[in-house]
Amino acid sequence: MSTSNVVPNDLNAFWMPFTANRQFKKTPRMFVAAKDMHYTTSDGRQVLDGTAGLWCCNAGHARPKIVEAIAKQAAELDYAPAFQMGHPKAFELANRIVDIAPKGLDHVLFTNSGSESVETALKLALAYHKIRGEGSRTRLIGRERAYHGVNFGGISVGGIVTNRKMFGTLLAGVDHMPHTHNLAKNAFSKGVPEYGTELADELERIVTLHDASTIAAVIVEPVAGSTGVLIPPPGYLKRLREITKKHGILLIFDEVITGYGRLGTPFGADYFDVVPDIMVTAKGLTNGVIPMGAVIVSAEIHDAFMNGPEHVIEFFHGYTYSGNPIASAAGLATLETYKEEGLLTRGAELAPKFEAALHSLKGLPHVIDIRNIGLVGAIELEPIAGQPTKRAFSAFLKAFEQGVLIRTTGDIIALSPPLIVSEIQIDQIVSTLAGILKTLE
Ligand code: PXG
Repeated sequence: MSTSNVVPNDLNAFWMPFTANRQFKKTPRMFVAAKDMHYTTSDGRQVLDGTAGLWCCNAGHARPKIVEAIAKQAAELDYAPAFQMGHPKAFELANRIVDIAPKGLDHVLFTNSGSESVETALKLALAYHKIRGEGSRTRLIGRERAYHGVNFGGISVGGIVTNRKMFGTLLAGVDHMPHTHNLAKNAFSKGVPEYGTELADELERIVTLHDASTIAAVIVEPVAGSTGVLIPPPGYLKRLREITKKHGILLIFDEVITGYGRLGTPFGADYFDVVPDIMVTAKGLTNGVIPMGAVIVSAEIHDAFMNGPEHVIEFFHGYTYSGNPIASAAGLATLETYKEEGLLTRGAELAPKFEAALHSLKGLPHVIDIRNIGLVGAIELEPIAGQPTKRAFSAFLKAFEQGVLIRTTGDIIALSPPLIVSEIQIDQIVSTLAGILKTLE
């Protein structure tokens, strides 16, 4: 079809991701520009970014260093083959990531998204055991209410029924631990909730059921983001670490959301003081500006592959765009920006203010829980009877009209502002929400 026939602004062709397409196309919401903490809509309004895009623009928008790095890199070296060839910036970025990663995680594989990082980690875990002569370790253990992207491995270990039910039998040999969300006991907890540490022992039960010799890895988000900010109870992740270590099972942290400063520490692993064997990251790595993910692994895993003849490929996996030069340049400039502005730990300074502001919404209509950790918050609403998701979605639409971008999942409002957010902007987000909550059906 000739492009001259395309009706300008026809929204029909683009089948949008995770979007109510028909609703959107009747009343589109378009952003046309962004700077620092604000988006500009197509009708010229400023919208305060309460979600760092989709949990990814941790340094805010259009940051000069990142913009310049991308432009310069595009002109200098636009693309270099990723297989059997290299370019300096991918190596440099890997080194800078290792610098900020927990001690012991010191090799990096690049991908283009969180979903690809998850698949890479799961494949690494299987291959690691196989290469060491423990090929019977093929099972992968995930968790209910987990989000690990949308590819087959990720939806298999993931725990979201809508993301799974259309797609057949998925990966074989997967089991799930229970999630840790407990409204009855933990509602309105500030930070880490008190109850539920014993849920980690469910892993021991699963190991007993299948036998450790069949299990390759356990994957969890340190804080489950997408399903509504589910914060683990004290010691829960430490217990998972103990159990996995005891049974020779790899522990994978999916830090796609918790990585790069979101909890007020460089990674969730730092916040909870637990070092996994593999860390899955993406989003904040490039400030969301260019798609890129990084899987950070221990020397033990890396070294296990470095056997055999030297001319032979050690791990049969990778992407055309692994370590892409422009993404690498964006990643380097992003990490420099984080460092210069102290953003990987700024969340810790702001967390008390953020916590107090969020919990001031307690008692407003429909609010059944408020939770927070670092610069992540959630407000859970009572669903409208028989119409789940509707109440939170209408809060989202109203907030957008009133100049604040929030994110909703089910009937949960999630907040994750860029790490450059000011205290006044936190108040603006929360007071806008307070007004909306009072008027919601
Ligand atoms: N793991 C985790 C923990 C994630 O949160 C992915 C993997 C997949 O990343 P990609 O880059 O393939 O999308 C994610 C993504 C939301 C929301 O609002 C969350 C994500 C993506 C889009 C929206 O909760 N998380």
